[in-house]
Amino acid sequence: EDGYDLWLRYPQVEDAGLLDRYRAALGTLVRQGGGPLQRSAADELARGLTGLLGTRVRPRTTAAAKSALVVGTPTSSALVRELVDPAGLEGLGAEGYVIRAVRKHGRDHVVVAALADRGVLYGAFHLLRLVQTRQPVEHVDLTEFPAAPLRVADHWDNPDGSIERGYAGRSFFDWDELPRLDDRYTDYARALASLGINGAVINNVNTPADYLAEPFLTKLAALAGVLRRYGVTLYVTANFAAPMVLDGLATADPFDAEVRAWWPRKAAEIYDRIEDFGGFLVKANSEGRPGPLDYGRTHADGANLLADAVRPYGGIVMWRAFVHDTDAGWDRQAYADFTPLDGKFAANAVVQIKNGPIDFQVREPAHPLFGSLPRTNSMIELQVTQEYTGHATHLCYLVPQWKEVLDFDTLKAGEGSTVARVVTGRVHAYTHHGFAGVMNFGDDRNWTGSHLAAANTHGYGRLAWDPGLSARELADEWTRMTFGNDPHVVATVSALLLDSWRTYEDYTSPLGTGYLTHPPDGSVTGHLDPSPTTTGQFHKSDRDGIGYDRTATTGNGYTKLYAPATQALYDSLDDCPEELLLFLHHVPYTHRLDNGRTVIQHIYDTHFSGAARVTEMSGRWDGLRRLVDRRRLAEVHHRFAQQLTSADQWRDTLVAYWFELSRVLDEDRSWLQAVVAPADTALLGGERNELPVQVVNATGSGL
Ligand code: BDP
Repeated sequence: EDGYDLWLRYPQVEDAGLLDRYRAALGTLVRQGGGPLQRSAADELARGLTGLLGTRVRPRTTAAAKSALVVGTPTSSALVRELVDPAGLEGLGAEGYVIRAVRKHGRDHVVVAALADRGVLYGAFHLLRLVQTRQPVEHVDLTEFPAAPLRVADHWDNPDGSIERGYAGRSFFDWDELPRLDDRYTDYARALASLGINGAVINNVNTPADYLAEPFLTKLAALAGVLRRYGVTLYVTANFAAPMVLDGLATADPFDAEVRAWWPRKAAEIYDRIEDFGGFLVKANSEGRPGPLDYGRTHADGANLLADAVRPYGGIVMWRAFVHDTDAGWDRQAYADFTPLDGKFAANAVVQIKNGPIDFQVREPAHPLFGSLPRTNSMIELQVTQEYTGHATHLCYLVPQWKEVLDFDTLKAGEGSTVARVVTGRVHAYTHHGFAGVMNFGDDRNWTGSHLAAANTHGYGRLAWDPGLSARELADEWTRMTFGNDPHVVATVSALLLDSWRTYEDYTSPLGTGYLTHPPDGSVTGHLDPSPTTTGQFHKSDRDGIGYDRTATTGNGYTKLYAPATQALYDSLDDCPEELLLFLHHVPYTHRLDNGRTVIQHIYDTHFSGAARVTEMSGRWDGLRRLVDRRRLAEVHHRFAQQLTSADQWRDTLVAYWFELSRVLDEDRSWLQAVVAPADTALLGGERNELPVQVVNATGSGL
């Protein structure tokens, strides 16, 4: 196995009894009518069930005398009408479905029914998931619909094939070959649809204008055709200066008459080729990108310009709130720029807000904009690609992190106004809302560079469909679908996934120390390796203490952006959640934590215990020999070996760094000070030649 099939592997069910039952219930597939999406559903069922049941399953249009799996909508299928009361489908919308065991005329049927073809497609993937995870179907009765309408995959892919923050090879969007199509596009669309992802932005947020003109439009139209068959809408990131770049206009000012005529003309040109084009994503006035602020206008003015252009066609604009002029302003600028504009954005514009205020760090509080824009459509942006969480080298399952953010209660509209409820439109009357995930797919054979990183892709899509799913459920489900249902494999891999984020945090940046990675310098190590000396503006450590004081009382006032109760919690040194302590407070190294240990001792300890856990993790993985196929076993083993080296580097660099600054002894490891501070050896009494680790500094040279 090379990982190409991701979680859409369909090997035959091993248990003979269960296999018989599945064959009886699902061996005959009936579809009557329906459009291309239903055809995709039936194709996937045929492919999947043929593999899983080990017998050829082909869609047919009538039920023979026996029981059958019936899929379709009441409008297209008489059989569906007969088996499911259409009234029972009301409320499912265009994407929901039911899967139900129905006994009629002495025959047992399993029915996948929906009001629209897209629901049938999602239902088909769900049914396959039931079999892949070995759940009985004889009494199945479930109703599903997505929590939010926008469930989007954002690609940071460039026209030259490179990927910003991509760690799985190069882009699989082959602009030289397009509009010629490749099977990989179909498999990509299948993977998205299997998770319920219904939109894809195919280019980087830092984009040239090229995508909005020929020859790209023809290529995009071809791509959109493939995605459409799987219910995935194509979106494009627009460069705000496109009128200038593409057609030589003198300005991109949203109030300029020519500019106001240009965008509708452009929209017409695009919709002429792609009638179901989704609309634009925009990064404006951030990190040097052009935008409306260049002309003294606001983000709302800019968003509305593009929103007006796509409105006649039902398109939308996703406008990013990731804005910062200076390093110091990262935590507060988005709030300052966007809250005064609440209510000023067009009805078909939606503000896209990163999970936290900084930039996809291993630990951040929830972004204070959630719940602060009651009259502005909002969606959350999560980073599936592991930019700051170990690239494809480190195992870092991010679902627990995302769950924490989604479960965070903003309290801004009273108790229960959690981030999940805000972005699923349950708190405010949003017309567009949902999820964007910065993708980790590349052209590597296994899509994500590391087999285990695909768990994040899966987890993102499934959470966007249902944020109520638990990390444990998702880890379990992905493991079963990816590595099979052997209980030992499932328990081991799920546990590896579920512990990995905390482990990574422990050896990189415990207690919310924050941004410590090496700045991107064009090399693959950007944002991977430790570099505490270059990120002092984020962790604010000095000889007397550590942490960024963001309190309202003595700090920069960031905590004031939260509801009063949250502010009080965050401002209090005693009550502040410990994992955010150093994100919110500056404390002496000797500050005592709940466990009685000092902050600095905790930092020393977690760097060591975290790195040691990687060795254990690697060992647990190796214990799956003979239970996981050889190739994937070896490739994951290789990743763990790399992770181990990198984790040791993190431990050694950071421990050395904090010791150098604090000069506080490690209560448990006297040898350590001996090496990081040779001058202090007399004081420490350590033996320098007994060192088990080589301590290196941020640039990699020995201290
Ligand atoms: C940062 C990335 C940078 C992105 C930026 C963004 O380092 O490459 O362009 O976010 O989200 O995380 O716009």
